[in-house]
Amino acid sequence: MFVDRIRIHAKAGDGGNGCVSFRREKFVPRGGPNGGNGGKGGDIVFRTDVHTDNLVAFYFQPLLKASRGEHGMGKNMYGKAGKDAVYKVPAGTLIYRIPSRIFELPLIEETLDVPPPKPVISPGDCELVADLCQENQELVLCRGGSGGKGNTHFKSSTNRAPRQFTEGEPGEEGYFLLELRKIADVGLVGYPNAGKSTLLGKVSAAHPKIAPYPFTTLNPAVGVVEFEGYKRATVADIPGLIQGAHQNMGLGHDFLRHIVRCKLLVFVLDIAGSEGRNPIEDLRCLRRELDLYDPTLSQRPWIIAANKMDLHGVEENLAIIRNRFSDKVIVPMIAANGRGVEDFKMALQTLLNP
Ligand SMILES: Nc1nc2c(ncn2[C@@H]2O[C@H](COP(=O)(O)OP(=O)(O)OP(=O)(O)O)[C@@H](O)[C@H]2O)c(=O)[nH]1
Ligand SMILES: [Mg+2]
Repeated sequence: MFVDRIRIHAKAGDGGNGCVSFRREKFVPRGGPNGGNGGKGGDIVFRTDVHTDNLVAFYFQPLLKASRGEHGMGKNMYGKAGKDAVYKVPAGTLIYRIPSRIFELPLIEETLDVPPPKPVISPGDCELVADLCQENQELVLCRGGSGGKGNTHFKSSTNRAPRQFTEGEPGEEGYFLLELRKIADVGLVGYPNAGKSTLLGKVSAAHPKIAPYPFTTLNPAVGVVEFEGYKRATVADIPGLIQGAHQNMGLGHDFLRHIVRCKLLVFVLDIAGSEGRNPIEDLRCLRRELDLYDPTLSQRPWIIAANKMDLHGVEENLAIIRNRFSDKVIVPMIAANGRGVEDFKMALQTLLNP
């Protein structure tokens, strides 16, 4: 299962209460106060982890809790602090705070209707708390409450047998929306069946599912491309886009957010125009979809992978594309048998300069 957007409820540990106690020993009359302070509650901590690639753990455990601090005790013993609860998230996780007025509403994904019935929770209604985009980045999402003071704390020259104490503070609590945006250097964009997954499988060690029907890829996958000199770049294969994707057609615009962070976009075209397609028209539509989704995407550097060069009638289409986009890098290839894939890697290396 792949989860890239989920709602969670987080509650940090409460602080332990302070203690009221007096020293009682034989031959020590009026020994004075000796109630210790309570311990601090545990924090809820998020840490990015390279071995975690989606948010599925939160699907099974949407309530995050940290343990409370122990209460203070006699003999001036402090309560033990609660243990922090550390949760692993993939790099590229955005965390939003859901305002209390809407947290009962469904998430966009939980409705199958297109367009979704109003109202739903979407990141636009929430306040961004953090963007965990680096490896081993840590965030204390909810702080544990501090411990209360024991009666020893209140002792003074005028108050030698205080009975005051304070209770521990409650831990912070909140509703949050977690959203994953895959971080990759390169994003493969194309119509269903263009050969994106085939290409990813050839340039990296990833094994995406490849099949001759549209929408084979249902979830974004990231592969690592290795260059000479131990340099590397990450490439994301996302589900195929179709016209209207920005309005949630096909598998929708949900996946487009995964490429928002890519430095370079690769338009993978079925240059043979098999299945009655027209690659020139395809490219125009794809670029338009991206632009409608997020105008900054059209400013991103891009190249063309002209795939399926083994099929009939490709030369003409290739010539048209070359003519129209004479300033762009265009890599003809047969992803299925690996021809042109080396040129593609070289183009990536030159453009990314890893
Ligand atoms: N003739 C030919 N077929 C290819 C080539 N590359 C991929 N294919 C075939 O095209 C079909 C689709 O390939 P995929 O890699 O699954 O396509 P995709 O773009 O990932 O498709 P979605 O995941 O559905 O968006 C498969 O049957 C591949 O074998 C190629 O260079 N030449
Ligand atoms: Mg695919």
